[in-house]
Formats: sequence, structure tokens, C-alpha cells
Amino acid sequence: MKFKLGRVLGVALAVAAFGMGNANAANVVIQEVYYDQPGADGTEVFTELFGSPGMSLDGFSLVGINGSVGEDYGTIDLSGFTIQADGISLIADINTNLTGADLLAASIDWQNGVDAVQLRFFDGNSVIVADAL
Ligand SMILES: [Ca+2]
Ligand SMILES: [Ca+2]
Ligand SMILES: [Ca+2]
Repeated sequence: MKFKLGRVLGVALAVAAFGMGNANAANVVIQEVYYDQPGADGTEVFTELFGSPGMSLDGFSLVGINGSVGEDYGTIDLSGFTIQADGISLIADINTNLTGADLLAASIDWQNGVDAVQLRFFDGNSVIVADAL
């Protein structure tokens, strides 16, 4: 999705998981994050993932990191979810106005500021940062 208003973080080119020995975590990236819509945030914000069609997101989570203190402030567990057939999965707010959302989440409105969003994968032993914006 593309918006002319508000702030969007664009396509992630770096995939930190390459070379880290986990093929699954290397097959999905954060494609787009819309975190600051005009006015109050909530009904239009979203996070879009791009990955291998049909792949399971068991073990994956999205984590918001507050840049001012360097600490996690919110997590969305993606277990039980899959990448859609077109390779794109749209995660939107539970009260979204957007059509076509694939997963609704109560905490998808990321902070507005010098912050970050990570896509993490837990393989049962350790946590891998699969991608980040
Ligand atoms: Ca926001
Ligand atoms: Ca706003
Ligand atoms: Ca912040």
C-alpha cells in the first residue's frame, strides 16, 4: 500500500538473517510500516510483510523498540499466521478502516519518532532478528 500523507518507512533491503543459518527467517521481510497517519493514529496504520507464499509465521513476532531508551515497548505474536498467496501479508489495527487486512492486531500502532520495528524469529533456542526498520 502507498500513502501520500503521513509517514511511512519504506522497503527493507537488508535481511540480517542471511548467513545466520536459518532459511525460514531469511524468507520474510518487513516491506512497509505506516505508523503515523494524519490525526490520531489507529484506523489506517499497518505493517506489511513480504515473504514466501504460504510460509508459516510460527515463531515470528513484530517488536516495537523505543529509540529514546532503546527498549522494547510492544510485541505482536505472529504464530499461527501465514504469508498470503501473493507473498504480501497486511497486519492492521483491530479497528482498521483498511480493506484486505490479513491479520488484525491490537498493538500495531508503532510510536511516532526515532524508533524501530524488528521482525524476530525464535527457533526454540535463540532469537534471530530477521529484519528491522
Ligand atoms: Ca503511531
Ligand atoms: Ca498521527
Ligand atoms: Ca519513541
